[in-house]
Amino acid sequence: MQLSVLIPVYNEIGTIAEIVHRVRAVKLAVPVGFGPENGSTVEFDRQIVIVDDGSTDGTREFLRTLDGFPDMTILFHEQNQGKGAAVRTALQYATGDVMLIQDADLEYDPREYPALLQPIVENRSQVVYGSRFRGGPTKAMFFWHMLGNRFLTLVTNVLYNTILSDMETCYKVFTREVVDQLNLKASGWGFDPEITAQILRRGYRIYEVPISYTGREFEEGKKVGWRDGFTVLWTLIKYRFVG
Ligand SMILES: Nc1nc2c(ncn2[C@@H]2O[C@H](COP(=O)(O)OP(=O)(O)OP(=O)(O)O)[C@@H](O)[C@H]2O)c(=O)[nH]1
Ligand SMILES: [Mg+2]
Repeated sequence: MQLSVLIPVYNEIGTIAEIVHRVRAVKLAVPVGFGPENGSTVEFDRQIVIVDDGSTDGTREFLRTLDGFPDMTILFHEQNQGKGAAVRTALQYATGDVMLIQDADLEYDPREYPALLQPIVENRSQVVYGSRFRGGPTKAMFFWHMLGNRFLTLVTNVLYNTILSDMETCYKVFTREVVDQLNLKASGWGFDPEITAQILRRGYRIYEVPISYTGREFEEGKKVGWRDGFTVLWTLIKYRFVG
């Protein structure tokens, strides 16, 4: 099996080298403790697809030095278009049986990949989200961000009749079969609600796995703000009632 790790990146010169290193270092051997294959291990090859979203801080120049590694596909947007657009470009080049989204900051830990892949290899689900709110070790961050996250997840649960704890998580993992059914259009912060809404509307149940989370400070480059919440809210409502 192959895992495609999709990394959208915009102005992350402080972390891009380290995240690439961490993504390549993790061993992709997933123990199967379930079903007829119980006791075996599924090994994944990895493809890393990095999409630079028009960075201006030296990230692009760094990425060019990685060209030529056989496990890497590196793409460049001429202009900044937003995380959703970067992930959509990455999906076009992803060859894996399973896809996983990885932000280019260091908030999420690639050592979590085997746990995220396990429900898929055990055939318990086709879609797995890593949740920051299910008891994993997490750095205590901002109250208002937590409240915003909880609110947007609550709206998702009410509109789509589910019980997610973290709709906005970066760690979203899905099989090719699921991706092939989606019709993603969002460019910016509409990405997470759009993909979640489409997955739920197509009748898939999302499996949540607790993950660790080490949030970064605004001085370290944290960019998301309260205004982005409105885009998310609108996207959730739109997909519930149209399309
Ligand atoms: N902010 C932002 N990120 C982008 C864009 N295009 C790609 N990305 C990448 O998308 C990922 C998520 O962006 P982040 O800014 O970390 O978003 P977040 O984790 O929700 O919020 P903060 O870490 O709090 O800023 C990162 O890897 C970014 O480098 C863009 O136009 N804006
Ligand atoms: Mg981040």
